[in-house]
Amino acid sequence: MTPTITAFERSPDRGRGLARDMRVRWALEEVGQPYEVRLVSFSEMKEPAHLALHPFGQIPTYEEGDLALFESGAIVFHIAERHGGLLPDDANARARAISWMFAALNTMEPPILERQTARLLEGDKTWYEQRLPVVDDRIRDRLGELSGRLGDADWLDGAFSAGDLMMVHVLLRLSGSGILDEYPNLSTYVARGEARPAYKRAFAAQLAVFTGKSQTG
Ligand code: GTB
Repeated sequence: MTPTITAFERSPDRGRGLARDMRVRWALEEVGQPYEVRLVSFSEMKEPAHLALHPFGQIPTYEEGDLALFESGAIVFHIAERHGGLLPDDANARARAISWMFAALNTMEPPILERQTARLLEGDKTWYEQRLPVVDDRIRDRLGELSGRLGDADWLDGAFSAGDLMMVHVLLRLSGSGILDEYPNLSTYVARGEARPAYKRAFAAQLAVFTGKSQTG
């Protein structure tokens, strides 16, 4: 059965692939699972039909038969469990890859999100210029630790996994900040993720929504 995901009808990132449908699209492309996309406007996201799928009125969602999921992490995990290619077969390696998924979402993403929230909601406050370096240093703490662990490896734990997919997508939200450039091995790691054919297909598909060349919706 072909799953259907939801994505922004008009993404605020103007097709830069930073919205969280991108990680779901990427996972589906990695495992070779075709999918359909239903585009939703900001107002539609808050209407009962969408709230029945997503209690917080957000994207992405995932529907497959009578299964409906929300939360990008849960969706990518579901895809990785149902298809080969995103989680190792070995039980311990699999558990470690899942740890990296959680680390991306629970340890790396919060300070990165804090930076964006501060810029968006507090950028006009008198204390913003003092706060930003504090937030950035919290990000640097995590990036330094991640950089140390990655070292000169291609991926976080052996072969590419759903853990890398999540981590790369989370780190991409630092694009344009210059912070990632301070960690050359992490910059290369992110570029390695972006170079994957599945990433490129997913990126092109979400960009096509923005440019109006999408076949779905
Ligand atoms: N924890 C949830 C998950 O991982 O799925 C978070 C989902 C979420 O934040 N969804 C956002 C949303 O629907 C879109 S991705 N927002 C609408 C709302 O809450 O009303 C977040 C996002 C938005 C914009 C950019 N951007 O412009 O760069 C990047 C990421």
